[in-house]
Amino acid sequence: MMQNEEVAKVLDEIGDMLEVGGENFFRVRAYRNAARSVRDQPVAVAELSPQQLDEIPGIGADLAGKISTLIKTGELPLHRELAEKFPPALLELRDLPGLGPKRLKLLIDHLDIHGKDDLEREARAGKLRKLRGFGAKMEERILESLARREHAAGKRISYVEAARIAERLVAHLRKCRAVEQLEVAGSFRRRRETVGDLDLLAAAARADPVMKQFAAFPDVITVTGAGETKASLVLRGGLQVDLRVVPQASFGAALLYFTGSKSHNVHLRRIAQARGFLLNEYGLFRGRSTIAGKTEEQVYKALGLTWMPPELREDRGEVEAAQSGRLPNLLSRNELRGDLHTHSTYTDGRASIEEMARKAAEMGLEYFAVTDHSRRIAMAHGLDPKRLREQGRAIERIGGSLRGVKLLRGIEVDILEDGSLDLPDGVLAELDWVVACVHYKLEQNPRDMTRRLIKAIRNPNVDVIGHPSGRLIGHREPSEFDLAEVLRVAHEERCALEVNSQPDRLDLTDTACMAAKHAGVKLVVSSDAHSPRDFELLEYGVNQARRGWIEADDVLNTRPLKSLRQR
Ligand code: DGT
Ligand code: CA
Ligand code: CA
Repeated sequence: MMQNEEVAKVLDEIGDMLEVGGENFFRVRAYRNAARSVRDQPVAVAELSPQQLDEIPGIGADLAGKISTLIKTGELPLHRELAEKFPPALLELRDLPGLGPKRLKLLIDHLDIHGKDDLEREARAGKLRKLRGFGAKMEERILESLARREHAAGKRISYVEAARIAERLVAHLRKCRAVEQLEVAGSFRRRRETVGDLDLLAAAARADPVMKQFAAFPDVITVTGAGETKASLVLRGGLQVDLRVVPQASFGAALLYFTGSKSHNVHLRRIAQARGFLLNEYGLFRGRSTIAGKTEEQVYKALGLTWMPPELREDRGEVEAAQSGRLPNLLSRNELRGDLHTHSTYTDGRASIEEMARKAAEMGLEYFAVTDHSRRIAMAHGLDPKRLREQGRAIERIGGSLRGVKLLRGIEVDILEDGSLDLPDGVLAELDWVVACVHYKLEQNPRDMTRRLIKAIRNPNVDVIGHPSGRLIGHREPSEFDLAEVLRVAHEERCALEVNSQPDRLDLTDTACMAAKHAGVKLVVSSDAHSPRDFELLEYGVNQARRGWIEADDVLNTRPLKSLRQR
């Protein structure tokens, strides 16, 4: 049964849309009044007959009929029609301070505005202030609240997006001569797959010029919480950036503090306390005397620990490992000798095998597997056995003429709903490298998905399961399956799991990497490149693996080509 509030909301929205659409004032007001009357009713209007509705002050016969339709069918044709003309984004703008329906109408009549992004663009271009009844103050206020709203929504951005912004921020701040040292700390430094805000840390004798330079960053919408040594900015698009300026002598302690994670810091403070120290962002102290603070190494050392890579600082056992000298020697990008998941123009790649090979050689890779899609992926012109063999001959021909990089004949074969593969075993057996992936029916129930993955893993032709969870960060949830069981079988079958480096995949996750390592399952860090530039994405897969404590030994493509195979 529809609640009064729901009915009133629809009526209000109709009023707003009519007003934005330039409808006659009385009609607009009729809907608003009706909405108010419905809200004020002590009984549920859904239980009233049309006659009873008609008797409510502020609701005439016409509106009484509309409300009954709404209650009966759950919607109103008029509301739907209007909603098509006035997209939700536009109505959302209404909630901004000072932007009532009247002003909103002015905006869409005079400027090309269909949503928040358009509004922000026009406001930044100074076009709002020129409209009657707006002015510069209002324009500023609108920009501010746009920025705050996005941030309040708790939106996290991908590591790659953050990296692009961080790079520009760092270049901008380095222009300030007072800056002696500069680091991007926080989750960004820990290489988390998404970043909530950026935390910058500068060492400088005088903070003032650094703060000025910070506030002069081109994309700033608002400066909030500006103090003498700290400030926060909100950038266009909504990302918040915090800056702290500290003296050199505190830089290490501050870097440690602002790198986090919070739980890592809590653990360190506990150790400090047990030793009679005080640890904070200014340094490590005993009473009035400073024990350490200039570098992170000093602070860790004074706590009986060795320095550790930020990727590990999640309080997942790294403190204990440092205490007993068992920190992992994390994988690095230059330890990857090859790439075992790439595409070409045979399916949905944007470059020829030759172009891909040129870039791979340039990047110092010793080998890569061409693993185009199988036939089921029709949208990408997936390969059937005939075209796959054709491609295989091309790969051999091209490979024969190459120096520096070796090519493998491979496939990204689709795992069908029942766990069988999209190409016959005999065809797969001819290949050098087989990546098996789920692309469809990702929302299968966990039991079926587990069975499906296991069946693929049991196929002796399969070398690795690609992007095992199928998630797309921010867009698609991971499929659910019994990871422990999948790992157990993968270990038994000597089948590897992929860490896909595409920024929106990063699949396996960091904790799944840890679990795989624990289960003795080898990983493959792959670019899933669809263009030559995509080979550079390997960096992100390496980040993810490092967060999962992965070392070179755990990763098949750190091996030379001849010892690649596990079986
Ligand atoms: P994010 O921004 O959500 O991606 O994650 P972080 O880790 O960058 O978190 P953020 O920006 O709130 O704070 C940056 C670092 O500052 C955090 O990793 C640890 C440190 N920090 C912040 N607040 C606290 C706190 O209340 N206690 C402690 N010990 N450390 C904190
Ligand atoms: Ca942060
Ligand atoms: Ca922060």
